[in-house]
Amino acid sequence: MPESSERIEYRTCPLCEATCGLELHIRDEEVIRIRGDRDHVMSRGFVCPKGVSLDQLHSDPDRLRRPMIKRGDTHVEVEWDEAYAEIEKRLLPIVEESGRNAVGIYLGNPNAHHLAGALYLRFLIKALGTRNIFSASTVDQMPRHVSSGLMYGSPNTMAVPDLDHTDLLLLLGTNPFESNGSLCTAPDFPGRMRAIQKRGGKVIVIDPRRTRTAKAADEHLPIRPGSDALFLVALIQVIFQNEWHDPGSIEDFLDGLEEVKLAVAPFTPERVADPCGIPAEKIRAIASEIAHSESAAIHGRIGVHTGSFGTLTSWATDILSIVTGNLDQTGGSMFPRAAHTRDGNRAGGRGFTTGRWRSRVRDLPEVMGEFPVSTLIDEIITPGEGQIRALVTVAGNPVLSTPDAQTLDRALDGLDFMVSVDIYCNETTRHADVILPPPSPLERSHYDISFTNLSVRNFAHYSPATFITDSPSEADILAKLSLILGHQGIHSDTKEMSQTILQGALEGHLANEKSPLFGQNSDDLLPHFESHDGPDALLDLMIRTGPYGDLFGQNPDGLSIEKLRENPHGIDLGQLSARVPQILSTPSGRIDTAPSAIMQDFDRLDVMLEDSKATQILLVGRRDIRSNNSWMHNLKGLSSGSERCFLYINPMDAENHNLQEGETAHISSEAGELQVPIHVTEEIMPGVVSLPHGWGHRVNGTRLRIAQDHAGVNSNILTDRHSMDPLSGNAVLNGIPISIDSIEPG
Ligand SMILES: Nc1nc2c(c(=O)[nH]1)N[C@H]1C(S)=C(S)[C@@H](COP(=O)(O)OP(=O)(O)OC[C@H]3O[C@@H](n4cnc5c(=O)[nH]c(N)nc54)[C@H](O)[C@@H]3O)O[C@H]1N2
Ligand SMILES: Nc1nc2c(c(=O)[nH]1)N[C@H]1C(S)=C(S)[C@@H](COP(=O)(O)OP(=O)(O)OC[C@H]3O[C@@H](n4cnc5c(=O)[nH]c(N)nc54)[C@H](O)[C@@H]3O)O[C@H]1N2
Ligand code: SF4
Ligand SMILES: [Mo]
Repeated sequence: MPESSERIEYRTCPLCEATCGLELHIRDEEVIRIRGDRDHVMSRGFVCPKGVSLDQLHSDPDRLRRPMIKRGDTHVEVEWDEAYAEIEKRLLPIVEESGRNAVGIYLGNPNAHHLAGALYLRFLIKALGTRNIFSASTVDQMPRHVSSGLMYGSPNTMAVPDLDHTDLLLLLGTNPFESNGSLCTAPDFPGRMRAIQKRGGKVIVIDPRRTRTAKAADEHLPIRPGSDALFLVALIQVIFQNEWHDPGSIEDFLDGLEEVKLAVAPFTPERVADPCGIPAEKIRAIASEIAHSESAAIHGRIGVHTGSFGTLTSWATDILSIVTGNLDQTGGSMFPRAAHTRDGNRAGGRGFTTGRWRSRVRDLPEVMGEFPVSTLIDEIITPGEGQIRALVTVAGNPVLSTPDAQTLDRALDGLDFMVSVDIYCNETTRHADVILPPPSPLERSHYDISFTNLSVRNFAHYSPATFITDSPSEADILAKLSLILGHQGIHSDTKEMSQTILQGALEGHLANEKSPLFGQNSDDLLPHFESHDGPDALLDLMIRTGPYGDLFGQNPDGLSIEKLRENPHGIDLGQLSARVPQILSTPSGRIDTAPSAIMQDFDRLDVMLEDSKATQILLVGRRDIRSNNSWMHNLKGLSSGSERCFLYINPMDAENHNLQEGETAHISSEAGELQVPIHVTEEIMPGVVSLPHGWGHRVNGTRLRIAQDHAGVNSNILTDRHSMDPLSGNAVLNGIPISIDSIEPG
């Protein structure tokens, strides 16, 4: 039992997509222990080494508590007003002289993991008024948005594998035993996978490396990097050829399936076998298994979305579900129904398009309002009207996470002004003239806007702030930046702005015939929000008018933040259920299985198939459980133990290059070169090497003392900003051709 001065608080871990429930033991306002919340409705006590290190992040002396201004080569701490004044003084003239596009913005991954990022960033983006918007989405999941947008009408309508009910799980390019899963919120993925096997089901993993996930699976097929599109298309071909296709209950909502059949017809298992490195008989056998399984869930992630056919591959996973009767079916791939996302048939709209405007230098199409981060460098270094002269980064570390990293690092040096909203002075933010640090994750409320829309079970969980701080919240910082850009001055009132935002959102409801609040009076409703600040008020509005909402009393048992507060272990909202056609927002109200952009990409696939005799070694990435992209390397608990930044290489390749375990290899690509120690292992298939990203901390001017001692190398020195999936603009981060040129004794 806890001592009397001790209290226990429950909150969601914000670090990865698994969104586990944590139990925090707090004594004298200090966290003394974190463990998994055994009563959490989704995670049932599951936790990983990162979640239990949140207290170390909170207390990390290197985490910034006060704003920093760069004076000469060093950053010095200043008061908030001074930092804001510097931004006003230096950023506004750039906008005035060179126009709005002269300021670029880069948004990093943690924005998806907190309320301010989900609900307040849009106001900063609007205030900037720039088209030079970039984010981590184009080094990540943009292909999935594009294929979903084209097929279902909205880029955020994504099908997730119904893990808890499937009989057959096919995983491609994902290693949830380390990553805890992605675009599939499933705390304790390993446990859920074992449960499939226990109930007599089967798991197949397609990955060039025999990962921990692959080892735990029933079958592992090593695949040549970049060839998953061929593999999936061949599976679909076999299914059509044998007339096994049967889309089931959604059949009446499908357009274009005949066209799909024609497009895949030339891609026989015999033709793709060599490029994939998977025998034709095996491809036929897997097609048969999927077609004849009671249910099957097909899920691809980073390894396939960050390849040059990311969008086509993402489309193919969904088509495979559709033709085998597994889309929108229990045990197949289903569409979640989150508590804050309003239901309603949005069909008849304009549908999803890309390329509404194009980037200045490389003429690349906009996708979801942003440009590929691979062209950020070009927009900074290429002179001319609209050149980026100033950059805002929010929760991002593109110097370690985006292609052609060395060039980006130099490009940031050439900016006239840079401001970063970030908790660390790291490889990227060291370039910033001003760094504005938001409080730690324990000092804010939390609800997962993004990931409850991707969850394998419907649920809702809200966490209040564990500790209260005087420091401005992240929402406050974003609001203040918006106000400064709107010429409201550094003393403008962010609370007033929040109130205006809430009122606007509420009035939107009252005037919208489809809203359950249509026709009500805002004076009656506003008092309901008095106990919430900023994003919490918006969230409450979303939840209360959402599919399970209390509708401000009309549905007394329904959800509100207050109700969620009363349930600190979360509220289970049931297993996933069929949602077609309600979730469709295509102009036709149907699923477009053969979007023209994808059909046209088949020409490129054919060329790739013909050309795929290259003999170069291909580089892929990996993750490990103690790491989180680039930014958890400064915590002792996660950094101690064995080093992790090695190049994995197959014994055959090591021998061919005269390399021995532990020696240092010199590797080079079109984009750059580096030296890295090797680990010789059968785990990785011949012809492929693996290096994790997010490392490379030995640079000057950062404040990451622990990370500096376990620096590793920056794998994105090797990735090429010119190599991308043309449909989504997503960078190619896997399957990079490299040369291993020489060795040096380790
Ligand atoms: N080669 C290769 N490159 C990759 C990948 C790969 O697999 N291989 N993966 C890609 C993927 S999937 C992703 S998502 C990207 C990630 O790319 P980024 O989002 O650019 O990088 P992160 O490493 O997530 O950096 C997060 C930043 O946010 C800061 N931060 C953390 N918490 C907060 C907070 O609460 N508020 C604020 N304001 N800042 C915070 C951290 O200090 C850090 O600077 O990397 C991509 N890059
Ligand atoms: N511990 C930890 N967890 C994380 C993160 C982290 O950095 N560390 N990052 C989070 C983020 S932002 C994301 S997006 C998710 C990503 O989560 P995952 O998608 O699971 O990402 P990875 O663990 O990198 O697994 C990618 C796998 O793809 C394989 N691969 C590479 N190329 C190919 C290919 O061409 N075909 C196939 N079939 N496989 C290929 C690699 O060998 C690797 O095993 O993880 C999240 N969770
Ligand atoms: S798996 Fe780990 S990092 Fe991810 S949410 Fe759970 S505890 Fe946090
Ligand atoms: Mo990611």
